[in-house]
Amino acid sequence: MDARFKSRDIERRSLDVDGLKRSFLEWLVYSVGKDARAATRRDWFHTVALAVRDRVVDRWMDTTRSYYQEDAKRVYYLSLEFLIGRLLTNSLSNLGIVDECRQALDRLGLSMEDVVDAEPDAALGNGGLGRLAACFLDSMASQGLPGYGYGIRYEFGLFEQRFENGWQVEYPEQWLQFGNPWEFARPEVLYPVQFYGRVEEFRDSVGERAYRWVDADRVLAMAYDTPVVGYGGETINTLRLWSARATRDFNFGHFNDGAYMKAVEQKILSENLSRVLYPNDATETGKELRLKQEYFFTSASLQDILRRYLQHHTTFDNLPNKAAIQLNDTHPAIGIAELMRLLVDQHALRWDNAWEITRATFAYTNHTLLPEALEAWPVRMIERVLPRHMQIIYEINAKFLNRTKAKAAGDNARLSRLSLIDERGERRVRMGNLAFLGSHKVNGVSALHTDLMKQTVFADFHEEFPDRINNKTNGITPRRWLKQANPALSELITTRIGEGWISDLSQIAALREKADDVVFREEFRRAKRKNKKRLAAYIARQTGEEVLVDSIFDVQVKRMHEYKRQLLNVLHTIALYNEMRDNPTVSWVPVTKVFAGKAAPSYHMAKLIIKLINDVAKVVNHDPSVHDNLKVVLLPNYNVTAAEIIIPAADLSEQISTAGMEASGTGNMKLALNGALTIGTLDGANVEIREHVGPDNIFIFGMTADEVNDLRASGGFNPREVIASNPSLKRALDMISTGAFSPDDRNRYHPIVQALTDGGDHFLVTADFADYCRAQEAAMQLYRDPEEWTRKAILNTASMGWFSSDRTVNEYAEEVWDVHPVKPSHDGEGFR
Ligand code: GL9
Repeated sequence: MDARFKSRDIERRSLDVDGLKRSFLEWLVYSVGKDARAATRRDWFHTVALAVRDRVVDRWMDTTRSYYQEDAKRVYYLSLEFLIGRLLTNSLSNLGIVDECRQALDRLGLSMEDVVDAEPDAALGNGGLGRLAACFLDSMASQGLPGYGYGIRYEFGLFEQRFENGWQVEYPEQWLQFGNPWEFARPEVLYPVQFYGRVEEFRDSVGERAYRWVDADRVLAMAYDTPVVGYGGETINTLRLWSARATRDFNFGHFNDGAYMKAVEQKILSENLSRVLYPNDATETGKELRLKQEYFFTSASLQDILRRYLQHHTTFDNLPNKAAIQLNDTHPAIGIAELMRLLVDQHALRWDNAWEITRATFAYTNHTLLPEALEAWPVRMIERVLPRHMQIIYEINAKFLNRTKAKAAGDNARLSRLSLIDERGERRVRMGNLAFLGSHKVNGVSALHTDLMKQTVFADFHEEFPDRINNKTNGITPRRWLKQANPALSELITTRIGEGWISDLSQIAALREKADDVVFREEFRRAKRKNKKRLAAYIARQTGEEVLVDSIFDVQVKRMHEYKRQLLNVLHTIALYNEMRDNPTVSWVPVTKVFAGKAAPSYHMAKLIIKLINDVAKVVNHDPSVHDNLKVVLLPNYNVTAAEIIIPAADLSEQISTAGMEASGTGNMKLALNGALTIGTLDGANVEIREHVGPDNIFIFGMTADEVNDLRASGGFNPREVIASNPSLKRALDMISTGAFSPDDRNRYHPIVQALTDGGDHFLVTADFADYCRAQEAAMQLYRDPEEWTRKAILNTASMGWFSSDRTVNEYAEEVWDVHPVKPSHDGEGFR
């Protein structure tokens, strides 16, 4: 071998500062094609990413080979969303070479922060559901579980949010514009996916009735693989994302006829499938393109899974022992009909056998009870787009309904609720029912949410299959959300209890006793203060607003949604503003209200709430009579990268959804882990957070889910009465409705005021207002006592061990997937 190649080969693996530096220079010149003097920050980011990628490739191949050699059972996480964010710090940190990289860059006269900041944020998701998928990938790899992520390689991620005149304006998020150094294109991993056409019936070789799907349009799904680096770098798993490619036969006909434009048009139309992520926040889009996206990635993934399985097996009987497929919400639920089609139509299995295999292979996670989020595709649309699947769904339904107890009892109402087809109005396929029926396990994402699933959406199914529903409370990865995002606190923790917590977060409980240690409290506060300074600088850069580092950083960061009740927080802000103006001589605890979050582009009320927050900020922040005791900021373009700056700096975590509506929440966990105290309702995982941190270390307020349910059922709730009896609420609402915050358009907020009054206040903002203010007051009083506040903050951090996504993923692995860790053999020399 050429000596030069050999030396590069070793260089690719070396993890010391010199080796890193040499390989940066090498990559810059030979792959990025730049001279060090001409290189931009982006060039350096690409250089460093490519050099880091080199250091995972051997181990990635070892991991894949080990899975193959052991014929290990794999878990396939099918998700339309993976909100992974930036990967550079993540990869360096999981490889354990952050400092080495920093020093190598330093020797080149570069700052690590600048290089890290040049990476675009991969926002292939909307919010909690997509971020959970990303945390699960990290946890699976970090624990050596053979886990694959399957999704779509969207060309445009979630829109970039800017504020223009206080209004949200959406811009395309072009994360791939300058290339993506983490991914490997696999042009040879290509599967056909069909749409439209018709179904032909025929007799198979043994004279049985059989079906084939003909005259369909074809699109190709091409794979792009991203290595998922587990903590410690032992296991490197794969995230495989599909990109749509036009088939050549699709275009040839047109080209031959001389219709070049038409041929190109077809190509563009086919490739639109992976163009853009739908900016849905738990709302149904009745869009054919969305259905096609769901089928596109699901079909490609299943074909890939079966191909992999068939490398070792000749029959399908063992599929459930070798593959667990997790449906992340109903988005990939069409996969149940697709696996039936592949097994029955393409591999000639008998229906009952195929159904048994399918059910044993799939499991389904439900992520929300919001009725508008329950996917229900018009039968007419599925008939047209996926004609064979519609037949299969009818067949599944007929066989199921024939067997149910309801049938025997003649309970038609129950039968129609259990049906896969909603016959009220336009006939629709209930994807939740399909997912439930086609899975051996169905789970909710917090204890409360799972209970409510049993009582509401899936009550009939739960009665029919009492062992199927189970709970898997969400979790978050401590690597990204504490170690990487909060170096100040993680270093402090590690000096006191060692670094075991990084891979076993339950060990963080050892910090509990440190809550009574005055020196530790001082150091904990110092770490928080450092993070608050960093956020204050970020706020100044992003909004031009100066905030007091010693004020309470009161943080509400999440998608904008009425049920999450940013409005409740705004109303409290206005009430506090009024109190401060009324009582200028009181020594107020300074408060900084930090908001961030995107609204779905078609969700007008959520966009109006954004404008209101910006309008309130404008008035409050420039009113000298509050003496800087109150500041309101709405940070633009909330994403994973922004979260990593905001969350470590929070003092107070706002988790104030109407009880019963937030399935779990995961931001609540990230904030508490970083030492914020929660102010929240007994909703989603807040209930379990209270159990872990203890009722004295959390500010709980408001109605319970049962009370909300009863109040709504009674129909007797009258927001007007509540408003009339609460002067501070009345005053705040009057200010909004008379244009105190919108002198340029006094009626601007009429829809908001209307929703909270004559509209009936569906989200019970007014009902919870008084108790929310009481809890806020308690928080402000506590903040006056820094020792007591810090003690509780430490207890929060120390009590969050259970909320690691490692724990969640282990529960899935044992109770749903039956998959086990595999130790890859890295039989080369040293770190390969
Ligand atoms: C969500 C729930 O609303 C959250 O409460 C939950 O924590 C996450 C993850 O289980 O799932 N369901 C859902 O549709 N979204 C969630 O965040 N929405 C988005 O992801 C935008």
